[in-house]
Amino acid sequence: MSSLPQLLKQAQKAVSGSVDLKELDAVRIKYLGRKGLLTNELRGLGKLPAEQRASTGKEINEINEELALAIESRQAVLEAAGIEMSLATDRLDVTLPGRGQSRGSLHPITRTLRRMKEIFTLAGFKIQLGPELEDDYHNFTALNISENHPARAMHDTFYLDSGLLLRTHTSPVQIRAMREQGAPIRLIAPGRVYRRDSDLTHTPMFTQVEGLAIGQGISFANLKSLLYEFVSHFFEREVQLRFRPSYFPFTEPSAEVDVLSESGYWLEILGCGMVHPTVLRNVNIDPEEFTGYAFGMGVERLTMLRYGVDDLRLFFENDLRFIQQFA
Ligand code: 2U9
Repeated sequence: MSSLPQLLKQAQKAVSGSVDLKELDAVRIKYLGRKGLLTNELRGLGKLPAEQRASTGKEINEINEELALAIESRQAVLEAAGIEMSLATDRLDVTLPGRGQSRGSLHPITRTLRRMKEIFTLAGFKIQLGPELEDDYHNFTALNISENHPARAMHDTFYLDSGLLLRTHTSPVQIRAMREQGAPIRLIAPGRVYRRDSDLTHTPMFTQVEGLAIGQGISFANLKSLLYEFVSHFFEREVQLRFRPSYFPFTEPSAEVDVLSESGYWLEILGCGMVHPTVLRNVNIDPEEFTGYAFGMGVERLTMLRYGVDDLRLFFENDLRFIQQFA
């Protein structure tokens, strides 16, 4: 049994040599565990001559206790070292400035839309929404756009296999509203519209606000006065407008409207006209009793004019350096 002191020495060396708690635990298991070396020795007692059992048993138990104590004190040392280590490395400097929270901002198109809705609401217009997926009748036929009108050509409209289409303007919203609510009526239809068109000044999706006012005795003069009011409020200055004769299938007469910029240029901002009698008849409104005006404008274009943005594509890139300038 000269191996017992040797075993103790060997175990003590392993204990003091272990550099972390995991290693120390492995040592404990190796010697004191259920299948450990010392436990083994205890099991072997029965094979010893009877007169040796008591003393050897005692010796094993003493070694056991001594080793357990050694492990315990090594554990305390390692734990203390661990705490020291995390204090040194996991240091938190509470005086450092925080990471901060950046504030979100509304997209410029959203801002313009809200502004337009507010102005028209104050002028007594209701806000009317409708589907972006439309049928041929509401998007074209009801608006006096004949079967062979260029606007119907495949290259302007996104068609679905079902025969439905992405609305090319928000006018179908007014068609539905007039059919459902009749006259008099006074509303704006803001929303997204889609056209197969993409270059420097056109995107396949853009935002429109269209307006409609139908009543008894509504005239082109009413349209002009409304537009002067709207444009002045929108640009926050007294504006000069120029009405140029134009053509749209759904209005007669029709005009395109330019605003005089502060640097002296006429800039086109919207189209308008008196609702075509055929359109009124299509929605069961008697054009002998009711007249009305309609107008349409592009929200991206108005936003560019108001904020001096020179590239339409900036609105669709979502570059924070651009968007955050409108916070
Ligand atoms: C109904 C009847 C008439 C809406 C109108 C315009 C003139 C117009 C353009 C402006 C720039 C489209 O976004 S844009 O490219 N719109 O010029 N829109 S009159 O007329 C209507 C609408 C609905 C029932």
